[in-house]
Amino acid sequence: MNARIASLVALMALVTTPSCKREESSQTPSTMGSAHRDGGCHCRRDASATPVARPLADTSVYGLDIAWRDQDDRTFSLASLRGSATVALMFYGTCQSACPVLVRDVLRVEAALSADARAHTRFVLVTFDPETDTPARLRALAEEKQLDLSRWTLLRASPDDVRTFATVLGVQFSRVGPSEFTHSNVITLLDARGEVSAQLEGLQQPVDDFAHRVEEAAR
Ligand SMILES: [Cu+2]
Repeated sequence: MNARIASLVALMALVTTPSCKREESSQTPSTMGSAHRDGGCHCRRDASATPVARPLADTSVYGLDIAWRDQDDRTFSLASLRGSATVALMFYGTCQSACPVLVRDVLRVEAALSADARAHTRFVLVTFDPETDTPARLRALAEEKQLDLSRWTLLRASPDDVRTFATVLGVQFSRVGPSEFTHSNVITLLDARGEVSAQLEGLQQPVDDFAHRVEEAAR
């Protein structure tokens, strides 16, 4: 972990509202400290939203120096998403409970968008389990879920880098078995500059408010 990322992670540890200790069986919206809530949508409104040309803030995930690989084992830079709205979910492919529901929830968000917003939105799934979730498995998952790979990307990175990314998103996870994790159930909206602008917590939540925020971010 380089010095910039270390300082970023330290900063996020200070400013990120702790995510709930939500385990996979949970079915209800979480409370997230004093974060603003619109139904299930924890909208961290960014009053200082500015044009894309401005330098990236230290809280932008686009500044993270992470060697991502996609479902085709190609290198991938999150910074390539700059200028788009990005809906990000951390998950793992062998999860039998929450993750399949969360992926369906992201598909519901996608379906709720206008065609124009959908065209300006990217969907990113980041695995907690890069050892098990090989590119072939991620590719198979994309096919099984019928994810449109013109908009969706499934990503893996080193365990340390996955941990860094989770910290920036405020996602908690821990390994509880060889290929089993407990984790936060949270869908994150990154704005065009790669900063967290809204989060939807819980499973099978209403997606309208969150989708509205995506629409705004995709403009
Ligand atoms: Cu899961």
